Amino acid sequence: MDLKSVRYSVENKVGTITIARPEAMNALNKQVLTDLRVLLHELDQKREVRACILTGEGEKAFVAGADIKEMEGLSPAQAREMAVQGQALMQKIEDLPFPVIAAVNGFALGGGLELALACDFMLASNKAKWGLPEVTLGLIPGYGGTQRLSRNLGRALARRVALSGEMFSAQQGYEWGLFTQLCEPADLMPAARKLAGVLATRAPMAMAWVKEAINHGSDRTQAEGLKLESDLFGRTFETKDHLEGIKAFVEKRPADFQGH
Ligand code: DAK
Repeated sequence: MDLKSVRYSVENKVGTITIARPEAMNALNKQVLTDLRVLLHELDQKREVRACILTGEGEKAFVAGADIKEMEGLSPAQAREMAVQGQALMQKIEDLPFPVIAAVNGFALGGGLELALACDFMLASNKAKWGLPEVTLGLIPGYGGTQRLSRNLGRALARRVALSGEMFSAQQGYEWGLFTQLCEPADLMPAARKLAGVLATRAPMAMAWVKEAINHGSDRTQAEGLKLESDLFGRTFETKDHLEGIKAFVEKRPADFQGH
């Protein structure tokens, strides 16, 4: 894989993706978006990881948004097309069959917050700042922010964030339930690795189906969501891992899941 603005490493079935444009606050330019597309496609195909961490390089930024300098001069049709492609990338992250942890180490603004919102968990440094400043640029969020923020926080708080364009503290994000954990900056990656380590011991297919049931079930009526849940529950009984999980419980030992 020839990645230019994104770094990737894997250890003990946990992948770490680092967006590496610290000179531009890790803003999402075309190169970063292309690298992410290539990498995510590969991760989805290879299935070598059971959990993944996504973070930004340096101490200042997770991702300070879409690259503002690349937006100049776009026609409405080009802007729409860019939004469609960006949304597809965020959807790809949300739909990955393994959990993704955003380790929000600094500014998570605009497209950067939208990227974190596509992940399954957001852990944040207590120095992080976040928001949707698009309205300060005459824009609206284009990578899923209006939809995922309102689903995560509810419409009232999503309006508060997206209409004001203000920057919010990590503490505020924690109190509103956006971040599940706050850490000292130096403790953020160890905390993300610890959580990823736990996830990597869980049954991979069961995790994929939990994601599917929550992400695709909660937008339907409760009856439809329950139908999806019971269908997926039934499928767990097709896996060898469910036999291993039950056997390990009876034998009072940790389960050794193989992912099938
Ligand atoms: N894009 C490009 N460059 C950026 C950037 C960004 N989003 N954010 C920072 N940089 C660059 C700065 O220009 C500066 O570059 P040089 O001047 O050194 O060449 C360098 O990173 C360091 O930034 P600062 O000097 O500004 O650093 P400070 O610590 O003073 O301030 C900051 C940090 C994060 C508060 C500040 O840089 C800032 O306000 N950045 C912009 C935040 C922002 O408004 N982000 C954009 C949100 S809107 C779309 C789809 C999606 C979107 C748009 C369109 N389409 C489908 C068309 C999404 C839009 C957004 O994400």
